[in-house]
Amino acid sequence: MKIVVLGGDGFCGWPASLHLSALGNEVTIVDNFSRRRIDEELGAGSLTPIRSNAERRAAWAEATGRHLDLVELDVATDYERLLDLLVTLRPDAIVHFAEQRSAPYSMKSSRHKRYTVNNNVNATDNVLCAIVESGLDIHLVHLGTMGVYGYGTAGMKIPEGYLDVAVNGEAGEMHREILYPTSPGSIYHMTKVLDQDLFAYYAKNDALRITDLHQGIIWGTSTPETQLDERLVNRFDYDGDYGTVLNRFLVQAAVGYPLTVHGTGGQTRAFIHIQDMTRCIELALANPPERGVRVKIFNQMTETHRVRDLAAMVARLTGAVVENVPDPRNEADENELHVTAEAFLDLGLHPTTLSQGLLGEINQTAAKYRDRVDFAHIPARSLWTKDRQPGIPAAY
Ligand code: USQ
Repeated sequence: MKIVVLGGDGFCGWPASLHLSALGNEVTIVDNFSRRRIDEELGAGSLTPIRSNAERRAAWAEATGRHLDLVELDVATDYERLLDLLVTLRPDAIVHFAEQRSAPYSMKSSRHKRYTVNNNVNATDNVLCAIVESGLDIHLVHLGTMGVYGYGTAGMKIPEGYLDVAVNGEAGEMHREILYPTSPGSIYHMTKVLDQDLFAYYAKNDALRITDLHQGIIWGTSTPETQLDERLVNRFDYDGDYGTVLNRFLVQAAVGYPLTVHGTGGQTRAFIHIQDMTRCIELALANPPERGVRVKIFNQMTETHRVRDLAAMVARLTGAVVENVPDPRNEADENELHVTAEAFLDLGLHPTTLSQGLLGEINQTAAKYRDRVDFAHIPARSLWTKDRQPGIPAAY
């Protein structure tokens, strides 16, 4: 297949691009390098020493003989060049990762809220509009989030996107299928809710073929492809804005920093290893919806865990100390989470479990690069409301 990967230089986009290229697809990365610029804005950086995109692509060609193309382009603002790229390249599919993906970053200030909404919603609308204007039958695969559902499951399993509801109509009880009611927990998560409505509209009005992947929290950093050469290393975020919870705990353990459990740590979340993410993208591309049907939604997660249980697991493996710090977010202290996620298993996904992969991540990444950790960037300082406190351990 000819595949365009929007946001192909980022944390998910880079390993996904390599995986799709390794499978023999013709891959063009589109990126405006906003994630690298945000590192500069925050004064933070990846734990792993990531290389320039040009070096990365040269290393990939050396290691595999395969070629990755790059087009530097801002999907959210440069509609004409995006359209031109589609018309010229005529891709079979687009994988859309080109959104600001951090919840804490999206909550830092009005500027960050507005940037996240403008960037994410315009990027998605531009891609959809450009597919329609190109007249091409391009399958769009979008990386969404489990966070569109919210984390209270009202005693039921969250379905894969759609809920069958019974309503009392004029002719008695009627059934309707609706998008599962949303309850986003940050401006970032809210942009993915807005994306969902754009997808539903374009699938209905223009018969676009769209797959939306409701992904859980990624853990891990390496895939078989990124491990082929050290210049292919993926980014690993541990800072208070971009670090995801389990990866943060792994780094905190490696440098002897207390594991920063927000509040009681009773938040239950969905997780998936980064390698399984790349495989899910492959499976989604191989199984597109028909034209003229609803958006295909997968729950892209393999396990659920409570934050305090993850901290206890990491502490057991490493001897780290766990500390309950103030929760800077406006979220439920405790929640249950039950999720239906059969579709990818039915298509052949074999999940990497925490029990298999955790020790490897600790040794191969967190411990290996611990000298690069900047302690000042560890605490989560972005506050959801003015009366919240940053998640800083007492001794720091
Ligand atoms: N948490 C801690 N201590 C920390 C960091 C986080 O207790 O040091 C807690 C948070 O308060 C939260 C939970 O861990 O309750 C998850 O936080 P996170 O930063 O790992 O995940 P989140 O902000 O939800 O966002 C991440 C990705 C996002 C993706 C989402 C999937 O950054 O792009 O969409 O996971 S999901 O959470 O399923 O919506």
